[in-house]
Amino acid sequence: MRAQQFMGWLVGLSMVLALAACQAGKPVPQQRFDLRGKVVAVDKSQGAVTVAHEAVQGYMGAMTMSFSLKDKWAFDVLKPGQSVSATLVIEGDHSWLEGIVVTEEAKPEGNSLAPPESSRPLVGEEVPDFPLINQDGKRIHLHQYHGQALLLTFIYTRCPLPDYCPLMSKNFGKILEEVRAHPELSHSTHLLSISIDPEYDKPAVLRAYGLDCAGSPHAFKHWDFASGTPDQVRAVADFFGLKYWTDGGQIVHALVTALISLDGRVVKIYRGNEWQPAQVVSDLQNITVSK
Ligand SMILES: [Cu+2]
Repeated sequence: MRAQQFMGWLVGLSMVLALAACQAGKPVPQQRFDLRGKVVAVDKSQGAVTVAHEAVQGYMGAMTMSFSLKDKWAFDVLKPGQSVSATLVIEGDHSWLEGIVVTEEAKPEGNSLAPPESSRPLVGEEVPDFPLINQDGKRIHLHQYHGQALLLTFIYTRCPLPDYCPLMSKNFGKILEEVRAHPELSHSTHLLSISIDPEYDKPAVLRAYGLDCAGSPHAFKHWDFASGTPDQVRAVADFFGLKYWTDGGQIVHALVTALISLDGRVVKIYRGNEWQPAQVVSDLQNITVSK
């Protein structure tokens, strides 16, 4: 009986995750979960707090990740090392913490696990010819996109929070629609989503994920989903200043999206998840039309 309930719960969870993957869809009902963990970093300017949390019953395993926080007063109170409890709210594309309570103050030696902020890469810097493997199992390399504007981002298909990787893929889907609607863009733009989970995100997994995000195999002409060996992926991520690591079977990561010029140089880096597809489309128009 317990096993059956557990299986039912697993199926339910995987449906929730599948729905969260890419589809815009209808308004999704709010889900609320109890969350407990330790504060790793507090970023008042981004309205975010990074928490190393225990497993969230009914939603995801233990991991360290950054959450939006609704209670603005809390930014003056929260410090790394504190133990906290809160409610994790999931609603459509958004997730946030509410009702955060400090349950234990930081120990004096409280060490920081936060990813150090990166200043890489520099605008104007030439992007190396990194090799990767795409959703068809074909070798690709970044210089093959010379002559096109290249927009790349980092994702992993199992990312559980709707405003992280799923939002990046949804934004790329919107950008692709715009690109296809404008012939001058569609000839000179390519999208690339690189998985930071190469052990799991093999070509077949990326292909299925890509079909879900992009809607049809035709989309792969303009949008590749790639991975590679762990070292290959790490090299690309290092160049773009993206830090990530595995913690409790999950991947802790930031978000970095990069626009690369027709001659293969960094034009702009969009950090975090606040950027809008329309802004990127306008940046794409600027660099492709002016050439
Ligand atoms: Cu993610």
